[in-house]
Amino acid sequence: MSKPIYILNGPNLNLLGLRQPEIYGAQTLEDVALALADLADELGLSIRHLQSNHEGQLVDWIHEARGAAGGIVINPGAYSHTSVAILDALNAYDGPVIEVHISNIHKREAFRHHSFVSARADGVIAGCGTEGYLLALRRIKTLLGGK
Ligand code: CA2
Repeated sequence: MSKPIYILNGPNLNLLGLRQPEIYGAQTLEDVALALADLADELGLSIRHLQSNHEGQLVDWIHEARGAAGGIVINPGAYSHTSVAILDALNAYDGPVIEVHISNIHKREAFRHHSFVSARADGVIAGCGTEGYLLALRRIKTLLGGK
């Protein structure tokens, strides 16, 4: 069995579907996790779906991913725009990394236009709603090829 793909979600994403549907859509994080699990089955992948509101916990999971994960899909939430610690952790991880933003961060406030994580990501998906997670998983599958 191949290594699981880690799906990492940062702060406040546990509120998905519960507030601000005009920005983040109606799906809950649980809905996203179920859709990802279905797609993973179809692609012959497995996933480990995680969410934390704490920067250090996300860093710890990225460390755990070294040697344990076949790839990482990450929506770092607001930490995208602030966290050198998450960037440094991802730089110590060797597999494919796709960064996801549900909203189009480039259409929003200027402080959301820069993401530290993008300097490491192999691809960035923004503004595709929660479908972005599914697109990211498909891209990981492509990048892994036969691995
Ligand atoms: O568009 C994205 O996915 C973001 O990463 C989401 C972050 C935001 O800080 C980034 O700039 C862009 C915020 C996640 C907050 O999620 C909520 C979901 C529902 C209700 C309230 C917050």
